[in-house]
Amino acid sequence: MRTQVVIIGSGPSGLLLGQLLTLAGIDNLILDRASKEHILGRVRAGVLEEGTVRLMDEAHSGARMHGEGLPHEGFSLAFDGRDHRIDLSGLTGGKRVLIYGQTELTRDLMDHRQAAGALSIYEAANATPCDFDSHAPYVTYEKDGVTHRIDCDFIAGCDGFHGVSRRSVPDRAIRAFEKIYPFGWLGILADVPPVDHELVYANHPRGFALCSMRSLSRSRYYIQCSLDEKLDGWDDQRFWDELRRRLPVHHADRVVTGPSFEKSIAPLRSFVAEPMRFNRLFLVGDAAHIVPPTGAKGLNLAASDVHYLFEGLLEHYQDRSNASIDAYSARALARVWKAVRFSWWMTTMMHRFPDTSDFDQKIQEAELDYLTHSRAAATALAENYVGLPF
Ligand code: RFL
Ligand code: PHB
Repeated sequence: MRTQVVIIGSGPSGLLLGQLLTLAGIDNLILDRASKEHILGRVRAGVLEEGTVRLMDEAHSGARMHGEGLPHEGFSLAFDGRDHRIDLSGLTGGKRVLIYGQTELTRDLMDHRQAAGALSIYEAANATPCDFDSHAPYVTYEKDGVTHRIDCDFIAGCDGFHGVSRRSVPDRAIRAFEKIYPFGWLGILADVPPVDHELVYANHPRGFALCSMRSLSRSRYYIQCSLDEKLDGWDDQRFWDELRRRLPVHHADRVVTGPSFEKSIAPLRSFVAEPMRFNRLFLVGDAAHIVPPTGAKGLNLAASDVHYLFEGLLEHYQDRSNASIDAYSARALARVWKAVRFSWWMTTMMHRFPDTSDFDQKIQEAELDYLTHSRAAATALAENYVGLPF
């Protein structure tokens, strides 16, 4: 079999790239090792930047997102028992974010791909990018005990942090930068109304807490937990009690509890692989970089990578120019590192670190105080949160 672009991974980055390519008449095929149902069962991001929303529109997949997504013009930083609102729109000349779950965005892209008649192969085992340093790359995979080969012009590695694409690159050609944080996030989903109409990020002596949502009747809550914490130890009652302890009283009193239907623990990590292109193999999204979720940047970075790569592939096929493909890695990484910095900074400011000294604690308090009393500082936070321009 032959196609122009093989996309490994049917997460948001692979699906978004696939949809843009299909609409531009560039033949592509998506391979994923998981089943469609498994992918749609994952609960992840919830905050979309305007650039991500624009790309969904460009991919003709934004209708439901506009209908059901919740535009947010600010959020709250809670500490010392009080709320401090960050007026995102007021500080950025009217920009907003859209609350719309990654699961829904993924479902929309899958539906539009299917309607466009483009091919996705799920439960494809052992996908392997081959000969991507030559002019004739190909990908092999196994399905139902049979090995298949797809010849192509390019391979897009959209297969997440644990995928095969980054691992296929020889060690000497790639460099990794990593920071592991000494805690994780325990998150739940429950069909209860959110505590507030905007997100609340709370810094508390017992640890960080985040009140987010998926809709006006579905809440997503997270609390900072230690890395050796086990899900078994956290029944719903314990979670709700701990969440309430970490919020200012006026929020704690308004927490509506109910049975959770999803509960998971995610470790926090910053990771960047450089470069993001290896001749005819490109790394996109989580395959190339991971950020801690505090800044709500992971999915949005996957989208900006897709923007740069799509531009490059379009120029290659339409204008016979490789200028943008050649610039892909540098352009993507320039934006990635700024989001890595922002996510690290938000994480450092909002969490309690196990080894915090009195000095570190005072610095954190000064940072929060500065942020809530300086328009310049709040503007820097807001412009990063709504997303830097592509
Ligand atoms: P994905 O979504 O991981 O998709 C990769 C796909 O590749 C498949 N795959 C393979 N397929 C074939 N062969 C292999 N060898 C393969 N290995 C893997 C997988 O099955 C999968 O389908 O990567 P992608 O597309 O780059 O998307 C990245 C985002 O998923 C991620 O950055 C965000 O979810 C991060 N994130 C957030 N991002 C935001 O922008 N805003 C947020 O509010 C936000 N909140 C979050 C988050 C991530 C979280 N977790 C669980 C890490 C909150 C949490 C708790
Ligand atoms: C979420 O709703 O899952 C979410 C929101 C904001 C974040 C991280 C996760 O910073």
